[in-house]
Amino acid sequence: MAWFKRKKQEETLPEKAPETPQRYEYGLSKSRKRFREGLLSLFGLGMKIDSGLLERIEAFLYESDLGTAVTELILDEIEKESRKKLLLNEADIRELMLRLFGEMFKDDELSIPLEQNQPCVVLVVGVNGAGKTTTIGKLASHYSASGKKVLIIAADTYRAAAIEQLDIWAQRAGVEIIKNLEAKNPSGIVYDGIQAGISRNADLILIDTAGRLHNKAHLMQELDKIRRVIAKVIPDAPHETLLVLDGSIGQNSLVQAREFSKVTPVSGLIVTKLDGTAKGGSMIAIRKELHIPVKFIGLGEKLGDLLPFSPAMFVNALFGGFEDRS
Ligand SMILES: Nc1nc2c(ncn2[C@@H]2O[C@H](COP(=O)(O)OP(=O)(O)O)[C@@H](O)[C@H]2O)c(=O)[nH]1
Ligand SMILES: [Mg+2]
Repeated sequence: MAWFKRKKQEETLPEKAPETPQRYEYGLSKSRKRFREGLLSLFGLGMKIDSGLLERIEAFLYESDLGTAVTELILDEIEKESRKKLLLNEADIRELMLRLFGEMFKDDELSIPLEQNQPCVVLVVGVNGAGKTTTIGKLASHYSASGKKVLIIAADTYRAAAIEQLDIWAQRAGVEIIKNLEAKNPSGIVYDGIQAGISRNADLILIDTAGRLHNKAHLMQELDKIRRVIAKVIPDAPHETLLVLDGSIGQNSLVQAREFSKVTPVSGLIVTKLDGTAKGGSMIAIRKELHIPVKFIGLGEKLGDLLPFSPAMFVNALFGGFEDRS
């Protein structure tokens, strides 16, 4: 009975909860639901830890997109725990996950180095449709609202529509954009854009690039060229290269992140579309394997739907306080 009551309440949450922890919970509600239901289905009041239970936990962790390394880590911990304790319940597992993941994320550098660099140059890369352009619009709005002068460079020169889309986002965010609908050479636009950013005293320059796959050699060379051109103007730039990943493809985004980081330096990740998926656990798999911090997460299509990543809020939204809040 209590279970049904909780479920009903969750469905009637307001569309936008005002506080950030609630935004996390609401935005991640599909993943949260998967974890909650998964854990509840594993346990009665308390279960003796035996090989049958461990196998079921293992299957549950895999199905939750946590990946092999994280699954093994959790199973090891459970085995350790079982030496101290005979019975285990879902709250114990949640405690354990909250602790393990909290430790995993704790030293991540989450901010973009805006204070140390003026302008701070951020290159945004990823495959087609991952959410690069949308994310740049949201980032521009986020930093502009906090008083920073933001300039966007439209370096996706393959499609005129891409430039128009970015233009709309720049208008929404109220920031300047450097674009050239005639240009075919992205590094030329980038060069002009960086010069413009310097002369206009921009605090932050965001560069939108065309979608590319890591195995398309000419596109990766083009990315190298963009990097060289940036460094010609500002030697230690780009200060940040953000790889945008579609969170709704789960473990496949781990494969993408792994391959991208082999061929171009990636300093941070942005995981989008976590609002529409139950595969939020894959972010933990990515973090564990790649040691690249997640800096922002996308929880919707609107301007305010990009949130700075908070490991504590993320982990809590997925595993925390099921009884108290939902
Ligand atoms: N639900 C949801 N949709 C998103 C999010 N981020 C991007 N999208 C959508 O994903 C689609 C592709 O985004 P776009 O920025 O054009 O991707 P790009 O090709 O990498 O530049 C668009 O329809 C966006 O509205 C997100 O966080 N949540
Ligand atoms: Mg785009």
